[in-house]
Amino acid sequence: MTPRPWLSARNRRDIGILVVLSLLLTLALPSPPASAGANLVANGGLEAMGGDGFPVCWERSGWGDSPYTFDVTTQAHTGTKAMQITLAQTAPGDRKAMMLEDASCAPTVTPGHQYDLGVWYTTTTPNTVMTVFRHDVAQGWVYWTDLATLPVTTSYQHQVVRTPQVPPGTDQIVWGVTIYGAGTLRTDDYTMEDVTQPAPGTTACTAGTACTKGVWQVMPFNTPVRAIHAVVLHNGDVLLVAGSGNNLDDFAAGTFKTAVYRPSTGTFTDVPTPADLFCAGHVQLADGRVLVMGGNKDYPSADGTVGYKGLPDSFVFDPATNSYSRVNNMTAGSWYPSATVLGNGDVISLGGLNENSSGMVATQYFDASQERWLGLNEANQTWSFWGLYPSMILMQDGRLFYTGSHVFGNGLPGTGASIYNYDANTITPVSGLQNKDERDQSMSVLLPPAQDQRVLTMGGGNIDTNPDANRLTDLIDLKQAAPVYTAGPLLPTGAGQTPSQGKMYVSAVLLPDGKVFETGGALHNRADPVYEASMFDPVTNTFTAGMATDPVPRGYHSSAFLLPDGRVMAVGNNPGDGTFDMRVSVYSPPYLFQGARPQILSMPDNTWAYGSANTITVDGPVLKAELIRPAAVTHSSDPNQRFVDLPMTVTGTTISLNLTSNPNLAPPGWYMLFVVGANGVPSVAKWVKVG
Ligand SMILES: [Cu+2]
Repeated sequence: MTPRPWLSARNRRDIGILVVLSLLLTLALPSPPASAGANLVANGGLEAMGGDGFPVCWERSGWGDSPYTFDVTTQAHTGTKAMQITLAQTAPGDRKAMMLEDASCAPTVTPGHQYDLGVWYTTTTPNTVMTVFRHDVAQGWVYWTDLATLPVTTSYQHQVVRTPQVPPGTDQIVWGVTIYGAGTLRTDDYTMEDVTQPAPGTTACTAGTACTKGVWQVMPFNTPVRAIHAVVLHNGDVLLVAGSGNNLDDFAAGTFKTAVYRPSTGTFTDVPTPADLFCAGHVQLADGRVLVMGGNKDYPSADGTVGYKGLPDSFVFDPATNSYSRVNNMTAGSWYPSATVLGNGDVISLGGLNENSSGMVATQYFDASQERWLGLNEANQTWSFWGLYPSMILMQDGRLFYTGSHVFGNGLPGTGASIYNYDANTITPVSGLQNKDERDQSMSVLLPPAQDQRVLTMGGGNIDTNPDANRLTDLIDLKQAAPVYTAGPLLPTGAGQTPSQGKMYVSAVLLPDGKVFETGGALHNRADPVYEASMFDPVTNTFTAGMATDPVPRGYHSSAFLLPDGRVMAVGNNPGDGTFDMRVSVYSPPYLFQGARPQILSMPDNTWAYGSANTITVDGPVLKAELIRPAAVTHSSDPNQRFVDLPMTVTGTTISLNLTSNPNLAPPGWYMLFVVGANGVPSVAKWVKVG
């Protein structure tokens, strides 16, 4: 690093002391230890002051209406200067002291490298977060990511956090600490070191096409039930729910089915099923039990004048006993309801068809502490029809984003996407979704990491007008004040497809390496399966086409989901002739062929509080760690699927993992903890209970 003219006397003195120290070490030891990397932060000690009364290479930044002050205080960690920000109220917005976004101040970085960012601080509010922007050679300065929160402390504490690998096309970054709650934040002595881990060995993958495409295996057994719903349980088992399974004879006979699949043994356990849970909604509660709501009250009339009718019944499935127990009914029947868990552990369910086969317009609110659905007058009501299986994704501020992904026919009137604020009882349209009336059985995912608040919506068709399903994708950044969708890259085409043909019945699975695996689907209503699979990279916003394809058709009533061992399981398919495919496919992604998997050797505590630092030990270099919420998926809909980045403080093979302080980013419940080593190779998951 070139010396800079504004280096203060104190900085120069420190460098002098370091020189003396290293001379002493050189004398005392046969060979000096490898020196720590250079501090890449300009004026990290904040001692050099600029003409504007703020440290050189730093600026006052942020937005919002809360009154605030920026000060330079003598209550420093070292030297005589530290930066201090006071926010008077907790209100929308934030303030942060940031490194200057200019070529001489912003630390220079190398794509693919990782950096340890360190800061000494005190704070009276836990509502703080380390925020990083990157300079993209094509786009200029853009937000990159949020890293660790800083726990409250009145005496100076040191926080060090490791960045993810720097994305391609990045040449510089800036960072600082954001305060977004009422309180005072003081920071000093910023450091940044390159800690890039060398890739262990250069053992080339010897698994042939599996090295780049992965490989599918069809299991030598079938599911004993029509696997329309799949929920990954925190004991590693998979709950498969059929109810009557779209089979009128079974419905007439009162034959309703559920099975629990154990991947480690390939065995199934039948579970008595108390009602027709065919096309119910489901979501994991904070304690790992599964809340199931609605289902099928009756099949359509023989003359077709009356459609499916929704059940108001609701149950809780307990993995400890493999049994359902009844809770109170919802305020209306719901066939094809959504289910989204909130930051407080409660659940909101919207949409579906009611007991009369018309649109269910109530907001169904499950109070988790009382373990009951609230009455109509106890919950806020907008009396809106949200369609069938509306994809409602929890945002970091507690609102719900309706992505426009839905099941059956056209999208909702208007723009076809919106933001629902339960507390304020408002619905705000979101524009930009392409062809909103051809997004029937598209799929939406909150992209990794959840902290970035970006959603990708893929594909879709329309069972009424039955066009060729499309290749459209749409991206949105929910961090914006008024987010709008923008067009994303087209889905790759499948074998034998023309350039205009895509897929509905999309399955999309968040993988532990931070990519999204997209698989399955069909071109038309319950017909013409599409054999295509691709990998979406949220860092580059591109699909890698040509991943290995599931040999089993996966259209209507199919699902794919991540197993705790890092593989992807796919089930179901219910074509127009009324048959159901009972085969099970399992996909091993390319990362399972790239060398030894990192191991989590110990984890003293598997219950993590919000804003906590949690220690694990591992057996080698780890590039990132995250929590992935286990699947609860049906009909291309799993709005609770999320990948929560865990900023790391690394000391050899001991790693401290920082859990966000915001429950809306990681709603309470059981998560799969993965660590990821070189080449994106993930560990097997350990289970962690959040909140
Ligand atoms: Cu269905």
